Amino acid sequence: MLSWFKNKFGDALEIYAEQGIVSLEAQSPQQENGARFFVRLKDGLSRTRQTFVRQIDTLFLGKKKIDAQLLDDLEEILIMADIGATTTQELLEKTREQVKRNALGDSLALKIALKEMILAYLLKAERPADRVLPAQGPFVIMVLGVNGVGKTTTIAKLAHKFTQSRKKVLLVAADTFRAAASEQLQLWGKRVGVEVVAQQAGADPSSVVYDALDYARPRNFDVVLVDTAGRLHTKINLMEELKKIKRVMDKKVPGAPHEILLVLDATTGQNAISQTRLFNEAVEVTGLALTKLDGTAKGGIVINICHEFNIPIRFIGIGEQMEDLRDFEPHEFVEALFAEGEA
Ligand SMILES: Nc1nc2c(ncn2[C@@H]2O[C@H](COP(=O)(O)OP(=O)(O)O)[C@@H](O)[C@H]2O)c(=O)[nH]1
Ligand SMILES: [Mg+2]
Repeated sequence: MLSWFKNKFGDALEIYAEQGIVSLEAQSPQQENGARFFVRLKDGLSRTRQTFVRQIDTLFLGKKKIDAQLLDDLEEILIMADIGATTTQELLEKTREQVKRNALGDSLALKIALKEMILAYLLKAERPADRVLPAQGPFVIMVLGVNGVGKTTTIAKLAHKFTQSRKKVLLVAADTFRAAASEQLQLWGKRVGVEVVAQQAGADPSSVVYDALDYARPRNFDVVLVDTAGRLHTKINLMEELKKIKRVMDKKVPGAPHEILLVLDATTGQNAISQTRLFNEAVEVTGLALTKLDGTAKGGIVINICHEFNIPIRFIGIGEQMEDLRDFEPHEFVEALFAEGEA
């Protein structure tokens, strides 16, 4: 299966082995990378695994078969894992059907069944990268999200990925609300070695974007990443501002933005759901980046989001380092979540 990044940017570094990604005989640096990442992903998901998958094992302590009490307990586990009420009910319903057919005998069978159902949800939300790089002009990615979710960091990590595959990247500081936001982006630009377009604090974000695209077009930038403001206390203004930025982009580069990437903080659990709804209503979100999956017990939110919105998760963040942002790969994610052994 081709990842979004690889589809669009054919010479990207990532090569994902599907199931056997943990193979000890990694043959290439890329595969070694993949194997290392899987271990990190597995580690990152350990708290989610504790509150979810490991709890399923305890359901069968002193029990021989699946009864009403066991299903009640399973319901609680699914809710606690931030899988969400609707998704939980659906999973329970499907589990009940399988129990009726005597298809589930023990904890292992139940886990395998849940794993398959969850994978199906994640795959359903996947969307192939059908949009190719524009024939002319840059590929414009508009990045949205509430303050603190990891927008700027994610942009830096993406810029790093793109430069690694020899794309010419421009960063645009359209979060003009806070002076620190633009400074932070400029700092990242220096670190990653890409140009940043910024104006003084308080400038109109749409005009920053307008000027930035003017700058980008004749200079053959491949990718333009636009950082936006995330102050939610002025919700209506923010949404209007985002709509306006989107219109300006389309005017300057027809078809842009080519991707509207919403960044969500996995540690906020259900809040991520309401944020997705809010932003998606204002501007049509085309992809998600889920940050801070490392160290949270709320990793089940990934399942919840895929089921609720059908918006593909493009990237997941599992740490603060450059290489800690990776393409989201449903098989890999489910394998890491259900990994047996320690933790
Ligand atoms: N542990 C962890 N921290 C992250 C991740 N992504 C971002 N962060 C941290 O989250 C904080 C806020 O990030 P920032 O990019 O400034 O958020 P913004 O306000 O949305 O632009 C920073 O300290 C980042 O280092 C991640 O995947 N894992
Ligand atoms: Mg920021």
